[in-house]
Amino acid sequence: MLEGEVVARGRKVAIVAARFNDFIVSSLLKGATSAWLERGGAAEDLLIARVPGAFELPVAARRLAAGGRYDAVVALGCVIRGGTPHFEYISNECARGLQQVGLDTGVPVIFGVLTVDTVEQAIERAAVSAGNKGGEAMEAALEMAGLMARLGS
Ligand code: INI
Repeated sequence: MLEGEVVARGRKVAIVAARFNDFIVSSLLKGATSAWLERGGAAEDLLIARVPGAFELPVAARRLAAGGRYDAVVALGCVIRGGTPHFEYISNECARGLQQVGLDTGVPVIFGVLTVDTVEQAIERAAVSAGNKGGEAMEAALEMAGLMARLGS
């Protein structure tokens, strides 16, 4: 069986994080960077880029993935349902765009974007303790980077 090891040493990863709902996204970012360091990653091998909102994540992820410098890209954001169809447009396009970037470039792109009905649900998923979705996204990125290395081209 082939599996990727969740190890950051020797890897380069880029995080692209939305600024919208920063009170949540900053916690996801903390979870992701902590997971990176806990898994043995070097601070200089982790790039963090910020974009205005979740809608802009795919285009920045594409630039980072296509450059060939990173083993994986982690996209972080938080879309909270309001009373308008805006939520569907942003969350659907964000998810579709990020998946497309991964398929087009062959670089794993991880969907660390919360799409929730309420602020409470967002807070639960961005908690600093266990269950922080930013940390989980980074672990998925490292596992996929390891798997892709083992699968070869
Ligand atoms: N962006 C988010 O990341 N989350 C949201 O909940 C959100 N809402 O609700 O509007 C949001 N909007 C901004 C959007 O992502 C773009 O930045 C903006 O439309 C400019 O293209």
